[in-house]
Amino acid sequence: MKFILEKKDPNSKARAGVIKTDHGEIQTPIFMPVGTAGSVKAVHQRELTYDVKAQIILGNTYHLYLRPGLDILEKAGGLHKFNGWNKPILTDSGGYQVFSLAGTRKITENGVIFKSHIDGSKHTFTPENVMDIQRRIGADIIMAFDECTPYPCEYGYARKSMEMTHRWLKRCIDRVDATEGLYGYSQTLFPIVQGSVYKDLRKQSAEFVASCDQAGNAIGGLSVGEPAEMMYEMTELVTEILPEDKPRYLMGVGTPANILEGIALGVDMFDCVMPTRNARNGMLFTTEGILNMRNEKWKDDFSPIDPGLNSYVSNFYSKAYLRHLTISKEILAAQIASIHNLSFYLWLVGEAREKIKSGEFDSWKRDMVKKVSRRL
Ligand code: PRF
Repeated sequence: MKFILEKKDPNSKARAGVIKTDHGEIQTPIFMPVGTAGSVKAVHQRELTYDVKAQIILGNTYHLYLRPGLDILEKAGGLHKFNGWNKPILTDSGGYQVFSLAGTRKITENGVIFKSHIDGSKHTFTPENVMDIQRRIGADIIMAFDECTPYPCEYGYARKSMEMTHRWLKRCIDRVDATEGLYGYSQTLFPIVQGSVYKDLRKQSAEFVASCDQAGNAIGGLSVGEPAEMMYEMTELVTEILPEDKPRYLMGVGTPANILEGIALGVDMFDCVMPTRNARNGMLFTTEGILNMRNEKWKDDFSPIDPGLNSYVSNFYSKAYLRHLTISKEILAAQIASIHNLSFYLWLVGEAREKIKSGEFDSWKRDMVKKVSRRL
């Protein structure tokens, strides 16, 4: 994997770049749709490519390991072959899902023992086996095994947890360095900064991660319920320390406004379930602001969902029709809303990239944050 930094915004820390992987290029800043179980919910691969214009999608180690399981994925020739997505894939390590999904779990220095949310069976994740699992899934970018601390989190716990995440990171690096991919393309490890909302811990973690000198770096443990200002403060502190010549990934973020602020702080990659999950609940993110499709006010509004967006579903279907589908719990409502929301997120980061390249990002962002946060 290679990262080429193309342009820096003169008035913020925003950057435009290109990540080159063996499954193609990713133009940054980028948003990565979440495909937890190997599918971006309600959106098929042709729509992802041609309507949404996704450049990379996410998969989850925790889910894919439990179902369909590694034997099937390996037999298929890896996740790309299995799901027909021939562009880059990033897998999260399970260091978050295990904490948020698994029922009973036990964290030890060795790793995490947990019970499957599907059938209650018992499993263990260690830094080593999580690297092996992500190699077998076949991700282009694999994430270090970490503990994502909750919010709020006491200082003592946050420090101990961060120190363990650092020890786990060393084990992840050793394992990745000692193994090879199964499918003939390269797989790149991204370490994850933790440290909760404590400045000294964040600084220490960012310095440790930077010293590991991997090809890209991630910021974890944020967007877990802390105030947005706190998330921005921690993000800024960390991006100041992480190397400039490597991509930075802010995990699990966020709203359109969060993403624009993150870009301004020097973040290059984002992922979040929000555009797809909220779509299934009738929430639409548009170039004019946020719409609740259940609202009575759309019942006879026959204007397109979002005429400001150059995307097929956003112009072909009306607000009134989508409201009807949503209220009637039609499957098509989830499909249209998911494709629209993802198209909007990819448009937003694409626009940000263009504005960075033309040197207008900072003032554009100020207006855009207001626009996209408005509730219509
Ligand atoms: N760690 C991992 N995945 C994550 C997070 C984290 O801290 C977050 C935090 N918002 C989202 N996804 N491994």
